[in-house]
This record gives sequence, structure tokens and C-alpha cells, in this order.
Amino acid sequence: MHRILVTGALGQIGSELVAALRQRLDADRIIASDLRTGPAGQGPYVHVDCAQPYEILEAVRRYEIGTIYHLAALLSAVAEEKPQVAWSVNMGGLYNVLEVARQYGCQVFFPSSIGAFGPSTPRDRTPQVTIQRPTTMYGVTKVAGELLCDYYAARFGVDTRGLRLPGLISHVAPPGGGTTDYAVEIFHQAVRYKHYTCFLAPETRLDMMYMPDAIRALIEIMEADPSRLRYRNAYNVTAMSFTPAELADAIRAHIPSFAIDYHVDPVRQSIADSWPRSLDDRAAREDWGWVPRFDIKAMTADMLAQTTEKLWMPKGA
Ligand code: AKB
Repeated sequence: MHRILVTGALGQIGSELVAALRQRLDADRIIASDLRTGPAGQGPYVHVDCAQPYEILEAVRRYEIGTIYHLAALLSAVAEEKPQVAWSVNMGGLYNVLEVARQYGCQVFFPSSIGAFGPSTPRDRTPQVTIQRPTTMYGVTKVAGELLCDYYAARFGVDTRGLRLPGLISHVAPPGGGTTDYAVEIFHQAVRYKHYTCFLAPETRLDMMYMPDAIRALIEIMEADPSRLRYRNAYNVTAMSFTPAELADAIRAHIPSFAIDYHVDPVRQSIADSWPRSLDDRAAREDWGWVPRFDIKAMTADMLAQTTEKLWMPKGA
């Protein structure tokens, strides 16, 4: 039985994906990997620097890997701060993973993003196939990554699958360096201080998804019948679309005294203004049955409950 390798396993998506896969399958089949030192004693962990092809190769050979969820990447705001590093991590890492996948017959998951679109893309109900001319280095690596996945699928028969993920909201691991991070920070600040200063303007509308839906989407697309997949680059997926002001209203339904003010970060604001306001995810629904479960109301209730529970939990529990 082949094993599954997750790169970037200590990141925002990785930490929850590894736990979900270990619950779903035999835990020993899931090999977590990251650049950082891993947690001891919670299932197999291997240090992998995706910039080093032989480290990926070694992990794939040693653990007889059949599927790679390649999550190691820089997010949009950090990538804009360090565009050269972003190119080398996001593109170099994906290229190395695809090359190993080609040689060893692995299936590959690639996380694309709403960042793969740009200001010339239709911003509302953004179609599956449309103009992709992003103005950020993050977006450039996402579009190039999508094309590379398409190429490896068509040219070498690699089983590549991907999602254009919106902003992800989670109470487990912090995102770190994204434009949509406000939608996570706001919950921690609301529970602790009943106040949040947002770095995006109140009317900035973006697509979002609660992490349990995102994890399910990753697993479902990887388990989908390959003959039904029309797209090997990445599928639009979404669950909700809201502005900071609307999210603040949803939080106020639970914490009436919650207050929000705004101190706009021009870099992240201009990134957000170049992204879609909402995606059309019909292709994902038709091809592999994608259906989100959490809307803004359900997500907000669960995020507040989970964040409050963590705040009051004794340290180490
Ligand atoms: C980011 O903000 O960079 C990510 C994304 C939408 O790709 N969350």
C-alpha cells in the first residue's frame, strides 16, 4: 500500500490535513514533512527541504510514496516582500516535486489560489477558465504552477490535481503572511479584547472558506474519479464571500460589544483589490461533487466557540 507525503506539513493547511488523513487512513501511511523541526511522537515525520530535489526523492523512495500533497509555499504578502525567495520556493519546490512524481509515478496535489487572478480578470463569479494576469509574485507562481501541472499531466501522464483556494479560516494553526489573514486574526482579537484593527478596508470583498471544508475539498479532489476531471491545473472552489465589515457584524451577533477599526496596509490592500470578489465553482461541483458546508454564520459560530475554548483551556491540556 502506497504512502502519502505532505510537504509544508507544519503550516496552516498541512497541520490539519495530516491529522485528517491520519484519522481517515492508517496513521503510519501519512508522512508529514517540513523544513522546520517536526513534532516528536505524533506519527512519521521527515525533514524535507523542497528546494533540494534529492531530499524529496529520498523521502519518496524510502517511504514508498504514491501521493504528494505539496503544500510548502510562501503566501501572498510575504511573497511580495521577498519576490525572489517566493519564486525559488514556490516554483522550484513544485518543479522538484513534479520531477520526482514523474519518475516515481506519484499523484500530486497543488494548492493554487484566488491569487492566480489579477485586475483584468472578471471580479464577480470569476469563471473557471478566464484571464489570468496577476500582478503579484505570489500570483505569478500560482499561474505558472497551474501551467506546470497541466504540462506534467499532458506530457508525462502525472496525475496532477489542484484547487484555487480562497482565504482559509482556521483556529488550529496561524496562516502567516497572507492577504486574507485578517479573517483569522479578527477571531482571536474578538475573543481576547473585543476589538480588532483591520489591515484591509471595510468594503474589501473576498472569497473565504472554513478549514474543515478546505480539508475535505483537498481529500475529495484527490480521491475523485480521474476520468471526470476536465482540469488538471486547478479548480475554482469557494464557500462564502464577505467584507471585513460584514464579518464584524457576524461576530457582533455573538459579542455585541465587539468593535472594529481600520488601519489599511497599502500593500495588502492593493493585493486584495486585484483579486476576485467571488469565484464561480460550478466546474468543481459538476466534475467531483464539491459542496461547501460552512457559510459565514456557521463558520463564525464555530470559530468563536473553538477560539474561546482554547483561550480558557489550561496550558498543556
Ligand atoms: C493569501 O492571502 O495569500 C492566501 C491566499 C488567498 O492564497 N490566503
